Amino acid sequence: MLDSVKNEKLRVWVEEMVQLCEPARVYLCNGSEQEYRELSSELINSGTFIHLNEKKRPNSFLARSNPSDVARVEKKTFIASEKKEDVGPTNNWCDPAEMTVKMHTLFKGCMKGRTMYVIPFSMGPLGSPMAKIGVEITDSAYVVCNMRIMTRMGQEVLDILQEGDFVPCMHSVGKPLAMGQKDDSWPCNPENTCIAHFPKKRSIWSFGSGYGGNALLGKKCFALRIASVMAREEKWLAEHMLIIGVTNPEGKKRYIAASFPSACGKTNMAMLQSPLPGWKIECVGDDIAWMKFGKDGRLYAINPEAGFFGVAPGTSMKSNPNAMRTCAENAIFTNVGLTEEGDIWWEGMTDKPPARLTSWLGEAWTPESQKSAAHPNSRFTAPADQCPVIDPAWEDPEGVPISAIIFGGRRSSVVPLVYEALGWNHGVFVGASLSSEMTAAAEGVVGNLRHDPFAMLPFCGYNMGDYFAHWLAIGRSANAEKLPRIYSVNWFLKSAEGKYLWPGFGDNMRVIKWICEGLEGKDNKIKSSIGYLPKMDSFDTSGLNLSKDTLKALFDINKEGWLKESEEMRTYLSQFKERLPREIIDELNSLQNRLR
Ligand code: SAT
Ligand code: MN
Repeated sequence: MLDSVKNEKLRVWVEEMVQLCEPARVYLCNGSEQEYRELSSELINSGTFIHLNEKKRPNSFLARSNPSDVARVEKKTFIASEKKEDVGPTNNWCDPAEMTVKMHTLFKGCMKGRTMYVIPFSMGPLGSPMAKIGVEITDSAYVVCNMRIMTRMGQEVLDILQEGDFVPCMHSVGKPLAMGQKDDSWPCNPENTCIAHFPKKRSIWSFGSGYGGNALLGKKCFALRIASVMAREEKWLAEHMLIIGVTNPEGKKRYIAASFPSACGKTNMAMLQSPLPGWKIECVGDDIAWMKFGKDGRLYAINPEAGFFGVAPGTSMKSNPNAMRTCAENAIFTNVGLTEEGDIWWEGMTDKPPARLTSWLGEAWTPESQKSAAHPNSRFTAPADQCPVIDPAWEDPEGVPISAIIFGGRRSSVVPLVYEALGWNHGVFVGASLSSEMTAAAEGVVGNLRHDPFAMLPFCGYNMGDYFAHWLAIGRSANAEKLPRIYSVNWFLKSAEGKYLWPGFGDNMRVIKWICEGLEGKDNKIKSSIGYLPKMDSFDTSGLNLSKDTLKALFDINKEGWLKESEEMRTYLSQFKERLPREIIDELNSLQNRLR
């Protein structure tokens, strides 16, 4: 089977891993439709996949995970750099030699009784100068099926790889099977879950979990943690950002990248349907952007992924019709409810829940049930090219030119609806200051406020202080006129009574409109202590029926709140010690001076 593999490094590595993991068989994935069909039937037979009603949801499947394997586990995610200082205070560090021993112990014989799948994949359009190749070895057919949607994978990638380099991504669910032992429908090993990244070797080892970013190693592990290290060395940016194309009524198109923590509505914004006549949004990507300077000195972005791994709950024909259409067929659903008709349902999908269904736990469920039908971090996996508003340039090998970068968090107070940074360095400070109320995308207490610089806290593969310095260096290396402008947004402000002040979803178009009009040179902003705010007569609230008080609250600068927060920010930043660039403290001091 491996005879067809020309790449020496790949052959040697796979052989070594076969020795280590002792699988019953090895299978090299070609990425074909037939292969997908065969693997999904196997998954149906083993009870991992439930085949959904072909008439309602063609070629689609439901998987229910083990209830203790439902999200990324940040506590068990490590960066194995030589020196602890190089991963910084916001990452879990481990010694590379010790972690190698630990992983070899965990992986020893871990694929007994299972198939070892070898998945060659490309992050980025095949053959794009910005694309990078990885190979994931896994013992999970569920992972193979998801990787086929999320990445370009199979034979074509091997053809491109030839003798070139790739990122080895080693994955196992960590549940060897004894002779004749019946398999679980979701094999995993939560007690021993461990995800380690080796930035120097540029390799990834993940054991024990089959879920999302723990197991689909092209995504957060490669395209963010390892790629951020590559990007720093090669002077580009690997970011947790969506990418959209925005066309104004005159037909002028701009591309915008936006960074939000997991489960803060990136997929909704990426597929937004404009309620404003003449304005149109198209989607290049919903989660990750790789950005590099083009020959013209502008920053160009590609989406390294080929599919969406979107949060299901809350997605509806009202909140995100394009996402609903994207997962209308050829999709995999994980941890959502199953209706009596053999279709899927989750909280928020319809106003009226079905009278009866089977919950993500496999239990009978009615609207009166105490537990939710879908897990809060349940997901749909769907091909990007099924998105009705996919951008015509989404697979452009050169990427799309970025005019603006947005940072957003989930904040019920303090941070206004939108403001523009005063310049690149201030924008880097704004990104560094990002904090957000926690969601179910990672383990932790939902709702707790946490700092999440650049929405990269769980995804930066090196010291966050050095990461800030890298962003500053990118700014210095460019022609300031050609750099994207930087903005902060917050869709989640609440009144004292706890009601959302801003309608959000499609109406976020109004904020994007204001940004785009400014980029076209419209005199639509005024300088404030925190940055440029919209001039009120240039911010479109037509038809929204917002009260004067609400509008005021959306753009209010609570000086005390800001001063308190900036002081807290100083404490937060102090943990980066000598790795914290001087410019960041300068920006913090300037902000405080402007506020006082
Ligand atoms: O599980 S993933 O890391 O892929 C999703 C997310 O947290 O953004
Ligand atoms: Mn994400």
